[in-house]
Amino acid sequence: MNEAFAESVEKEPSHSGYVGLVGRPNAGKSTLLNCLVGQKIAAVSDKPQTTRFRIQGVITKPNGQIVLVDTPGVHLPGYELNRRMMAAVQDALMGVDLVCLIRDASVSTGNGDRFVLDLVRQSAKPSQLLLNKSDKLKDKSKLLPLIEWYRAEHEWKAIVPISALRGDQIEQLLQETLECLPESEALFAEDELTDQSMRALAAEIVREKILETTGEEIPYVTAVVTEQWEEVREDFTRIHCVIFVERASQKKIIIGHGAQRLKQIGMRARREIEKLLGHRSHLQLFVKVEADWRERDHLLNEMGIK
Ligand SMILES: Nc1nc2c(ncn2[C@@H]2O[C@H](COP(=O)(O)OP(=O)(O)OP(=O)(O)O)[C@@H](O)[C@H]2O)c(=O)[nH]1
Ligand SMILES: [Mg+2]
Repeated sequence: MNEAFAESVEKEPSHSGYVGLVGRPNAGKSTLLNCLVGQKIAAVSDKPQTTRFRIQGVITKPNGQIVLVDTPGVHLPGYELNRRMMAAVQDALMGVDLVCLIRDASVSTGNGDRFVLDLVRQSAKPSQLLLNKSDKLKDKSKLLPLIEWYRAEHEWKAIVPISALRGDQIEQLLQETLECLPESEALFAEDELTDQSMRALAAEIVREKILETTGEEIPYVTAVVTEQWEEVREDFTRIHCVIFVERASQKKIIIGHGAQRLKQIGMRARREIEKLLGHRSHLQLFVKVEADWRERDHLLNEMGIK
């Protein structure tokens, strides 16, 4: 590198700030968060309403830092759980420098999309539009009417087609995003990837494995809390998680015939937790019936859904 160029690179101002990710359920918000952070910090599933609270991920680049705030998918609240999820979206929108509306570009526009767009407008924050799942579109020109529609409705700092799953256009997205953030030094240390505790991450991993191994009826009625976390040795952690469901019949589904399903959930979750910890662990799962937990304040608080 010649000296003049090296100097100009050094002098490039650093941009840092908070970026809120909002969108309908299943748009790929958490997939994008994990992809950008480079580590699995948010549960992902093909079932809607996977994310239940705000999850922060830190992305550090030579020219700045993005603190990405993942939020629950926007939906009509039915229970106290869902009201809290939507309050988390509103809170996130208030506290960020830039809003990213993420949209599944492979599905047609519905009322939910208008509702999310209104939230972005009401936030009165600079905003970007991310058209995700572009890998699903064989004919990329299909994006054009969508881009036109969103452009007519709102002023965007940028419109970026991406694939969060494959990592397409991610570097371009990062640079577009950094340009929209205020001039500032990094807000967090480079190794501080998330605001989530290991206990919370472990509980979310278990919940993700439940969503992976069960059908449509279970996701909404399941919550997981890490009740015990014991660092037995430097290289061995003992973890107890409680899985809450609302009815005895749901408990039976999660446990499965001969406890096969619970074993499978435990095995898959333990493998992932160990990757995160970098050492062995013992994961014990308990299934507990708590009728109406989705309406009960103290249980929701305990679950970290505040
Ligand atoms: N083909 C394809 N699938 C994707 C892409 N991004 C996410 N998905 C899938 O879409 C589904 C939903 O992804 P999530 O990241 O959980 O979506 P979310 O927006 O966080 O959903 P909620 O938390 O429920 O609001 C998962 O099955 C992902 O694998 C993408 O770029 N391409
Ligand atoms: Mg999510």
